[in-house]
Amino acid sequence: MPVSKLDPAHLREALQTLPAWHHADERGGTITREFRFDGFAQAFAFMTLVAIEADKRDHHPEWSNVYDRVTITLTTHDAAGLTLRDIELAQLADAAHSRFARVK
Ligand code: H2B
Repeated sequence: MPVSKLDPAHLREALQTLPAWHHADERGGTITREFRFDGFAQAFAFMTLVAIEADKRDHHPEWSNVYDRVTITLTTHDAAGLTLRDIELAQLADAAHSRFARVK
């Protein structure tokens, strides 16, 4: 099902629910957050959880992992910008992160 790019007013509203994410204008709009965990196993468990949910939604993160850090960038290629799918996946990642013990 195609989704449309969020207009500036709706995007602003949606971003208020994601204070830890950084918004950039590149590629029509992206959001990025770095997550930190209590070691590699926790970071990888988080990625597994997000991967399963992302695949169910057919909406996939651009991400990298270095030891206890996972950096996620979200955008909707099909819409050339940010859509509700990105907002929902970001909220899901925030909720998943809060389930794991963290250093900070
Ligand atoms: N993930 C993301 N982040 N953006 C997309 O536009 C996208 C995706 N499109 N996952 C999906 C897959 C599309 O390629 C398939 C054909 O539905």
